[in-house]
Amino acid sequence: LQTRSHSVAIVGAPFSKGQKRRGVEHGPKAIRDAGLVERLSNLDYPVHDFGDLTFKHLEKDEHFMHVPFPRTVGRANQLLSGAVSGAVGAGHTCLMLGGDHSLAIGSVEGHSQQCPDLCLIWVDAHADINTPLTSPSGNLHGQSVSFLLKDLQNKMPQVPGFSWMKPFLSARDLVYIGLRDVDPGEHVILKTMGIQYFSMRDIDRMGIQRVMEVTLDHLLARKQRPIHLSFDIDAFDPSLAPATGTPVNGGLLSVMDVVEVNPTLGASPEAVEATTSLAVDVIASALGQTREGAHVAFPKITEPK
Ligand code: HAR
Ligand code: MN
Ligand code: MN
Ligand code: MN
Repeated sequence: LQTRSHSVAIVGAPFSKGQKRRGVEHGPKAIRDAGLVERLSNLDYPVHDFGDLTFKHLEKDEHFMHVPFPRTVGRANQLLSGAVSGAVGAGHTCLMLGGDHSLAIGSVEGHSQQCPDLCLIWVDAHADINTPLTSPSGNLHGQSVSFLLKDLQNKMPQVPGFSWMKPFLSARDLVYIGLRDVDPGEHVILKTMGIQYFSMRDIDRMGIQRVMEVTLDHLLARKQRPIHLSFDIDAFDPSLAPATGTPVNGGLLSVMDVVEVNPTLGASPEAVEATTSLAVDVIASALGQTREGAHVAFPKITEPK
């Protein structure tokens, strides 16, 4: 029987200014309403729900080039960074509920304050590695990774709102899983920096089990270290569902982001329900729920009197 060494802290980040559509700020509530806390409790985790952060929209926040809301996004991430750092520093596994994917900047940065040797698994249909200069849309949720990578800094302009952070991640500390919509500039960055990635085609070809083995080998073979799993719900394809069970079997999952759940975009209540319950499923899998059940809450077979 397993015993849990970690408690889970939930940090809600109702924020949507990393892109132009509203609605994704309702993600934390939607995921909670899908039964998140109960599922985690059933897995025998002590759960500390830190509630939702309160983000300010800054009034004076002109575009930087074609990037909207740079200071608002920068400030939100600074606040989130402190919350994630605090949760990890207190010994919890931290679950960050977004919000849009620009929040990974603050989440990974905060995690790195406590765990400078972390590695990053980015599960997403998109690489989110545009710089402000390569981005076709300007949206910061498509640029998060470029703010984190040390090796990309000579290609990065100074974006207002981000002077509080310094990039710290190396290209070899990052693996992508699930890519299927990569922009031309992003493709050049992935190739020239030698970043390990598995596209949807690679998953079809290799199988998700093998993809996870190679991923974990790439990141952990030299040394065991904490994993930051940044999970964009748009990665979802049923074949990916078991993908996140594996990292945690090693017990190393330190922070997980679940982002881009937008309950206002579902065609019907059922479509929203399907998405939010998938979000809860993937969280539970990442935290060790297996297809056979977790076998934690039932210590003894009942005997007849
Ligand atoms: N690559 C495109 C851009 O930079 C689209 C990025 C979009 N979206 C996300 N993030 N949902 O994963 O604008
Ligand atoms: Mn994303
Ligand atoms: Mn995406
Ligand atoms: Mn840790």
